[in-house]
Amino acid sequence: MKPFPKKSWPWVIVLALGLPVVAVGLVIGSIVFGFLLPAFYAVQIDAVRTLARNDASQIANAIRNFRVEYGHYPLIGTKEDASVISDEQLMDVLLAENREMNWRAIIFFEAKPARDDRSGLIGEGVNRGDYVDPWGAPYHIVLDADSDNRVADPLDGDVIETDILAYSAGPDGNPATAGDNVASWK
Ligand SMILES: [Ca+2]
Ligand SMILES: [Ca+2]
Repeated sequence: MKPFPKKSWPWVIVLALGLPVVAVGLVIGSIVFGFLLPAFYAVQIDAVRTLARNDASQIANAIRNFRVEYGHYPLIGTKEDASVISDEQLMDVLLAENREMNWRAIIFFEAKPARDDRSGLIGEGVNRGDYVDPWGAPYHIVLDADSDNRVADPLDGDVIETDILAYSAGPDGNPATAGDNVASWK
């Protein structure tokens, strides 16, 4: 066997000392990463839920302002509390695309465009015109059409003293599963 050339010895020493250091570093790194990753995801999920809550509040405000301007809620022909969703029909009114209902052509809502059909106004396809939450579904809105300033919380039936409730169905896209819903009033 050929002995190591003399010049290679420092590298052997560097490797012999270095490899364990790298191995220990990797172990520590993965432990720290393991702790940080869930925290990182939790912060991200919080940010997404905050976004949904803000959007729901802004839709509620837009509808509120419409009512102040025109004296009634958009699309609702009933005098009983009713629900709508932030689909193309509603958004066209709030964005002054529907000039029959919004004949003063007031833009009540600043609609950011959706990205990958999430968090915003969908620009094309079958859901074009819908304003969707971070999980791609329209927001749900309950309107106090009987004007007693009371609406039933769709999540638990409790009466809430307000005029409009808006909420996202959450990551599961199902409004009936309250656990993950994001409510503008909570
Ligand atoms: Ca009511
Ligand atoms: Ca849900």
